[in-house]
Amino acid sequence: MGSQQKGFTLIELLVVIAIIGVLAGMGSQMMGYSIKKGNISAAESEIQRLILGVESFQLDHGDYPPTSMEEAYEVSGNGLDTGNESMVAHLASRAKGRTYFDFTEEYLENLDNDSLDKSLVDEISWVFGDNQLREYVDPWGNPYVYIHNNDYGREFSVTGDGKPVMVSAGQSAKTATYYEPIRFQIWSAGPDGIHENAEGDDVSQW
Ligand SMILES: [Ca+2]
Ligand SMILES: [Ca+2]
Ligand SMILES: [Ca+2]
Repeated sequence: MGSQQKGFTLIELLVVIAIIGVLAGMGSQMMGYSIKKGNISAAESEIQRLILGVESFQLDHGDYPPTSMEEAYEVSGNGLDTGNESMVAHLASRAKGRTYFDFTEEYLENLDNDSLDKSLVDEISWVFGDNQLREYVDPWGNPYVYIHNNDYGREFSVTGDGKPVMVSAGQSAKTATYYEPIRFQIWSAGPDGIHENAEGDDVSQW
C-alpha cells in the first residue's frame, strides 16, 4: 500500500491562492465600506452640531446667519461658498460675548483663499483672530452647503468635488416643498463629492 501523503498539486495551490485573493479583496472592500459608513456618520453628527450652533445664534440675534456676508457686512466676497463662509463667520463671532460652535480644527479650510476686510474682523469679533474667510468642510474635504430660508429658490456657487458648481435649496419630490421651509438647510455632497441638492448620497439634516 502506497502512502496517501502527497504535496499539493499545482492546481490545488492555485485554488488556495485564488481563495486567499478573494478573501483579501472582500476584506478591503469591507474596510472601504466601513470607512465610508464612518465618514457618513461623522458628517451627520457635524451637521447636527452645526444645526445646534445656528439655532443658538438665532436665539441671541433673532435670526439665523444670512447666506452671505454681504447681507450683514456689505462686503463683496468672491461669490463662492458664501453660505458656508457666512455660517462659519457668524458662529465664530463673539459679538454677544459667546461663540456658537466648537470648530473641529481639521475641518476648517480656506479653499478659495478669500478674506474679509481687516476692519470688519474687530466688528465681528470672531475667534479666529485673522481675516481669513474659512469654510467648514465635510470628511471628504468639500464645504457643507448652508442656505437661509430667505434664499430658497436662489442659485449659489459652491465647491463640490474640488470645483465650483451651482446648487439651490433642496425640495421634496413628493410634496414639491422645500425642506426646512422656515429654518435653513445644511447638507454635505456626500461620499461622491457631487452636490445633488440634498438628494442622492448627499448627507442632510432631514
Ligand atoms: Ca468664498
Ligand atoms: Ca473661503
Ligand atoms: Ca452627492
